[in-house]
Amino acid sequence: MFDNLSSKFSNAFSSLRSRGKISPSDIENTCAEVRTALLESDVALPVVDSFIEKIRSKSLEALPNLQSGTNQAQAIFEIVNTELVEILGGSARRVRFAKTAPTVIMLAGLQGAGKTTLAGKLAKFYAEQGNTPLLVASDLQRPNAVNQLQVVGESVGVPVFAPEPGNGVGNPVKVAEQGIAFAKSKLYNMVIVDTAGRLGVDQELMREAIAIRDAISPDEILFVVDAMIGQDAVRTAQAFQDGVGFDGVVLTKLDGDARGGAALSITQLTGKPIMFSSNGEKLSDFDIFYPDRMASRILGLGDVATLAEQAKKAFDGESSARLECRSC
Ligand SMILES: Nc1nc2c(ncn2[C@@H]2O[C@H](COP(=O)(O)OP(=O)(O)OP(=O)(O)O)[C@@H](O)[C@H]2O)c(=O)[nH]1
Ligand SMILES: [Mg+2]
Repeated sequence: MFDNLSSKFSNAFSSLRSRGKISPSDIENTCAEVRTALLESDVALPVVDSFIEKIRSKSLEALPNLQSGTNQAQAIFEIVNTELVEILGGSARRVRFAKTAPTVIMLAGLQGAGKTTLAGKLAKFYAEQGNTPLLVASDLQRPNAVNQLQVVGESVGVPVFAPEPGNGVGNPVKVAEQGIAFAKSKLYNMVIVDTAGRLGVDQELMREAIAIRDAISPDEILFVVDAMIGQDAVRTAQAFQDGVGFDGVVLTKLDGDARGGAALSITQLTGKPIMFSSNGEKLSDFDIFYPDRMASRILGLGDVATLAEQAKKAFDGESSARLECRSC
């Protein structure tokens, strides 16, 4: 999803590296290019402005202390990487387990964001780590929602607490409460509560989410949001933050052609970390969100190797190509 942004970053850095000695005006040009690329990718304006200001001032400060143009370019590249990791949240944040089991995770978000699918993904992920999750069907509104969760639970071998048929029948707050009591009595160590979404943020949706929250005091409320909705993702996040509140964000549909703005803006604007990312419909298409890997991906370094290794490779490659060239 970061294809456009990655290619813009890559262009900006190759023109910087081709400069030889880098001047303050080269830095201004690079900052202008990066700024345009971020805005085109739907990153929120205040986030872009503070990001650019940091890379501009840190790069200008670093410049005089470095002799060769290659070292200068590498230093600027590393500054950009560090700041990207920072706006993506710094380091990965894991789920905080409750001191006394079960750990309760409540999912909240708009219709179609990917909550029910995520419930299955989380259940699979934590079951594979030796936990004993229970899924709780508290979306009693959307047609077939209870059945969807049952199918998801069955496919990952995790039980589903679903005492009500849904489709408008049953009280979601009671189901959530009973689900926690059931988990305690059967010694499940984790409860994942699926809740109803709505087409847009409305009072009814918030009232229901707040009532469930107050009844079960979750250890983590995860706000689930479709990255494809661009700038709306941030607006929706802010509405949920003002309404039910949440502890972490899950970005879904990162496999789509979203431009990446949501990923780069949401943590700065809500102060809450992105904790997981979802990148496909399959229940294995899911991972912990690692800000450093995401930054490497945006900078076109792939998402597995660390930046230090990759940057060294890129710059060593370039220097040896230049040496070869000089010797021929
Ligand atoms: N491509 C892609 N599709 C996804 C992803 N996560 C979920 N989906 C799909 O998005 C659609 C909606 O997902 P659900 O999990 O039902 O969303 P929800 O938030 O529970 O929706 P409501 O129950 O209506 O509030 C389904 O078709 C999922 O298969 C993802 O990461 N990538
Ligand atoms: Mg659902």
